[in-house]
Amino acid sequence: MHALVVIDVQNDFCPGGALAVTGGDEIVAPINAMMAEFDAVILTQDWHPAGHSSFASQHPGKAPLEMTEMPYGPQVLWPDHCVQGSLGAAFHPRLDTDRAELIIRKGFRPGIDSYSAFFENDHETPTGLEGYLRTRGIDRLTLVGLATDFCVNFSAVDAATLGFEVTVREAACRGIDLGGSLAVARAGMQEAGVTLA
Ligand code: VGL
Ligand code: ZN
Repeated sequence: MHALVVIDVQNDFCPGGALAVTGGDEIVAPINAMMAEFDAVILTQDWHPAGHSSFASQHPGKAPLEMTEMPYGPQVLWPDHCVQGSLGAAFHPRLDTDRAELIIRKGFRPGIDSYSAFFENDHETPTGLEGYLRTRGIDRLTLVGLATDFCVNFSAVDAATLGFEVTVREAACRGIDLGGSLAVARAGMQEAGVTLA
């Protein structure tokens, strides 16, 4: 069983959004077109409470894209984005969400960020996605979405480490590329056994 996992194709990551990824909206039509090829379609949704600890606005003296130290390790500070229930947190209006059999939300705990669809940024708090996939007999994953070097990357590496056969379709992803993070992410995904297609 082969699932398409669509990572964070939300307004705030598209042009005009709070944490816009260049060309983020260009992948919507290709992703819609891919959906029919898969046994299951799963969407993830970045879903932060207002005042989330990953927001620079919560760290006096810090600006977006600066680093901070959290109890679980280093953390990039982001502009306020994907606040629960906001328009920015909604899926891109042209994304075919009707095809999704599961929508998994992440980043909802105030004190911890969650890039990966599998584990929060402490690398141990599970989202529950692994259990869902295993109980449905899904063993192959193709990942697409935003952003290549953050949520797609962390999801792909965790999935491969958990033993899933993982492909990232780069043409249906867009990256943030913060200080060379895209090259680091590509190397890390390949190292983990992810196929970049
Ligand atoms: C993401 C930064 C903060 C992502 C989510 O979806 O890649 N990046 N929250
Ligand atoms: Zn986020």
